[in-house]
Amino acid sequence: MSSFDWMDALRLDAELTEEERAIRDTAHAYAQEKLQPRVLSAFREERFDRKIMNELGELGLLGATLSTHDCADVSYVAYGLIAREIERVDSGYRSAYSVQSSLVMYPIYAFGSDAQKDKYLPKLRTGEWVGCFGLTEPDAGSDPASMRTHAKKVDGGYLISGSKTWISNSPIADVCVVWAKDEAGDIRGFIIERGAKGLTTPKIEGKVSLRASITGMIMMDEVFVPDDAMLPAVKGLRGPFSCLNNARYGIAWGALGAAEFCWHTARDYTLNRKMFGRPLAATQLIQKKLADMQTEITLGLHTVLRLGRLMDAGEASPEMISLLKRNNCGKSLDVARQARDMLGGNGIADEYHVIRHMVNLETVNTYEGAHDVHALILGRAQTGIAAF
Ligand code: TGC
Ligand code: FAD
Repeated sequence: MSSFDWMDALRLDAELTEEERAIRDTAHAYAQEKLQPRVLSAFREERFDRKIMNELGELGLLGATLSTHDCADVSYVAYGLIAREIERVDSGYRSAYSVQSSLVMYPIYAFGSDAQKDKYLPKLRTGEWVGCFGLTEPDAGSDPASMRTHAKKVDGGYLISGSKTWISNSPIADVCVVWAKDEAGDIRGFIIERGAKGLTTPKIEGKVSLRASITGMIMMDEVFVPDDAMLPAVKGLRGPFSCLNNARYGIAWGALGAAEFCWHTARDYTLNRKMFGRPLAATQLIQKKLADMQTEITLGLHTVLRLGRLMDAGEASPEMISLLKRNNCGKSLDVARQARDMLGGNGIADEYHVIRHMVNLETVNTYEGAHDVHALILGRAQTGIAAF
């Protein structure tokens, strides 16, 4: 029999291509050297450092799966590995990466006109511009079909009115991809630029979770956009959901990065912490918890690798993504809660970072389709009955 690497129990590393390993290592080095040192104060002060977008851009990590406008054209597996490395530091930083890549650049790439691609993709790729994605509304969260934001046709364009809430990056966004109903009741995507009359993007204060990410609203009071601000190539919920497929897939990888951090921290801590005359890690209860963490994380990583390969082959379905977004977020949250407990009183101190991951994962388990909503998507797929 061969040797056992406790950190990579089923040899994920060996399943990656050389290019994927190199991208993973680049993202790991950046996250550890540049993001980790600033996360504690960012979280304490509820502040997102705008420069991070430029740094991600310089490394070619924004919109990295896209194959146009000098984007890196990497595999979906590489995209997931980047998410895992960034979220090993903080889910809020991974949010910034996901929103820009999957929720702003992707819809422009997939559904935009050539002029829209030429105008926006180069600036979004470098991080010169930041984008946000407005789907959720105060009265339309899990059920975006009930959105009220609407676009009224006028001479030369549209007047958009409505409000979006819980929007990552909206207070600092240069461009907002906003989903609104046209007069026929069809959901359409619009690109609205900062500075448009009637547009405001107030910050939401007082989050206890994802504090290193900036979140806000998008308030639109008869905001005029020209005809060519509409994404021409998509109509209906398929538009926003297509973007969500990619972002949810990245989250399924990313959440495991946060879980790995918590697991490794719990292992180190319990090896060093002596209670009742021996390390905590020498007790059966602690070892069982570590084994459970290792098992769930290992299983989770190999399933997202499989899903990534299917995405790269064009063979993935939304239900596969729901299955793993739901499982990996829920399991990562369990791992973080266990790790928090294993650190005792220190577990609630932000210097140990575990409680920050734990409260972040509460958001990750909710956004991009709440845990139970993904169960309902899977329930519908196997019974044929929509139980929403
Ligand atoms: P339903 O009848 O299921 O579908 C309506 C139309 O949409 C199509 N569709 C999809 N297309 C592509 N990919 C998918 N995953 C799709 N899911 C559905 C579907 O084929 C249909 O097309 P057509 O042509 O027949 O009209 O719609 P429903 O209203 O019954 O949907 C129910 C449900 C629960 C599945 C859906 O509403 C849902 O997923 N709700 C969750 C909402 C959500 O995920 N919101 C996320 C907001 S964005 C966000 O959280 C960003 S956080 C970013 C960060 O900081 O990282
Ligand atoms: P609700 O839909 O009200 O759900 C509340 C609870 O009810 C959940 O537990 C849910 O599972 C459950 N539930 C809902 N329907 C059913 C049902 N039929 N049966 C059983 N249970 C049900 N949105 C964007 O558009 N863009 C963003 O960039 C963005 N960023 C976010 C950042 C943060 C920090 C947060 C917290 C949210 C963000 N969101 C964003 C919004 C997010 O997608 C929504 O919060 C999420 O979709 C859930 O919607 P809701 O909050 O309205 O909860």
